Amino acid sequence: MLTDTIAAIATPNGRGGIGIIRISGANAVGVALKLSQRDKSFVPRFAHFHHWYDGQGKTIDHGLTIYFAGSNSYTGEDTIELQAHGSPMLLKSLFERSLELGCRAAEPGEFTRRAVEHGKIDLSQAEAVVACIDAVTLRAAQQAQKQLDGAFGRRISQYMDDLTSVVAHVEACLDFPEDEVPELFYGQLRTRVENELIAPIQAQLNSKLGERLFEGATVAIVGEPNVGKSSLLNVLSGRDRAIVTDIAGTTRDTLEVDFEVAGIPIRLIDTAGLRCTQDIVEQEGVKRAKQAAESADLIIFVADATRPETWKPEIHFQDLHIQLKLMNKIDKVSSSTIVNSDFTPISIKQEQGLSELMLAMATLLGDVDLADEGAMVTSSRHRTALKLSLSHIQAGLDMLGREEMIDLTAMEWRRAWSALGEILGIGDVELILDKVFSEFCIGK
Ligand SMILES: Nc1nc2c(ncn2[C@@H]2O[C@H](COP(=O)(O)OP(=O)(O)O)[C@@H](O)[C@H]2O)c(=O)[nH]1
Ligand SMILES: [Mg+2]
Repeated sequence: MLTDTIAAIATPNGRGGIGIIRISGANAVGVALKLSQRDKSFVPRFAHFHHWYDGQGKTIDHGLTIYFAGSNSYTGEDTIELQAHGSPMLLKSLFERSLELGCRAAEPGEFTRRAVEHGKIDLSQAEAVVACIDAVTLRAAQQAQKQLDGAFGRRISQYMDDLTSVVAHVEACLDFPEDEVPELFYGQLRTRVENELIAPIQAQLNSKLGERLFEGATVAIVGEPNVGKSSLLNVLSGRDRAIVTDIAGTTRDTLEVDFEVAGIPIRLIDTAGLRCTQDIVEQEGVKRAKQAAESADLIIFVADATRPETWKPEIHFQDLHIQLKLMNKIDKVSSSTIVNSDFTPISIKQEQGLSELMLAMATLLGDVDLADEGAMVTSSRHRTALKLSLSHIQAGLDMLGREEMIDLTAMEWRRAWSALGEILGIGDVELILDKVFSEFCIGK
């Protein structure tokens, strides 16, 4: 743990109304006093109005100095925030002056790292800070807030406490003379591990929604020419991006639009119509359409209700699983044509069936009702750790009840505990900390 005093410009690079310099460490107050040529210490959480001076006593800027004392700060150590004018030049001068006065330039995420090291927040909360800043939809940001509040971390701590307790129970068995541990005891322990650990962890791992909210998903629209693929892209994204004509082969390249469904950031890809063609440009388009479908998280196949020859996705995609099939242009056919198919009926022209379509997309992308959204897994790092922990819990359970293996059960469950500890930053985690904080911005 480093204890020197660090400084950074915490606001983004660029001009703005206000720019903030953050200073944290044992000497933060000393630096701020010299900057403002003040001799009386600061009142914590009070906005002091000051001029700040350079080495020659000339004013650099003026603004507010706020002091957060010791453990009552974000970092858990003495912190000063200077609210200056949002001028990149003035902020740079103030920052450089703070370096002259003994500060070190902060590494990315170093303020938050100190918060973790001083026990103000756990590592999963620190990651939530970045997730919150990087979120591109409101729902994702709100999800990050829940993690920041500690809901996810509390759940993990609960598992760890449960593991400590079952390990203690298992170790108690070691003190019993052989063959004297009652069967009932193992039965109860087994039920407990299944209900309190395996089932809830499995439920958390089953939902992909948390990661989708932050990583987003790609959705490819495919189908024969002229079925309404480009019209669908336009209507879903609410933008007139793709050219729509009744001439087959209008879309020859893939086209991407970003929008969101149920708070999940979506990259929607319109593709060229799938057909055999002599046109070299169109052939390339068809190839790209297939590639887009292969790498998409969700494929929407569009068919034209008036042309049964367009209803067969299997002609183009033998190996790919098409999750969503739409029967478009139902405004042009009688309702008897529409029933009896596994297609969802829509009319883009008359805006029919579109809300059902959005709902189906959201469900397929993982938006299922979760009893406890705060427990949602939002990063692949957490998923890996939870999976590893689960496999150790299961391995321990498989050996439970066999006397000669009782200490191996305890060992597996201790490993499960350590895997969970990595999520919170507990244990031998220096490398994990380095990796996590390298993704931060400076000043945070
Ligand atoms: N009647 C009707 N026509 C539609 C509907 N959706 C699209 N179209 C028309 O079908 C034609 C082909 O549409 P387009 O989006 O270019 O199809 P793409 O080739 O699959 O991209 C255009 O003339 C559209 O106006 C619909 O729901 N009903
Ligand atoms: Mg098109």
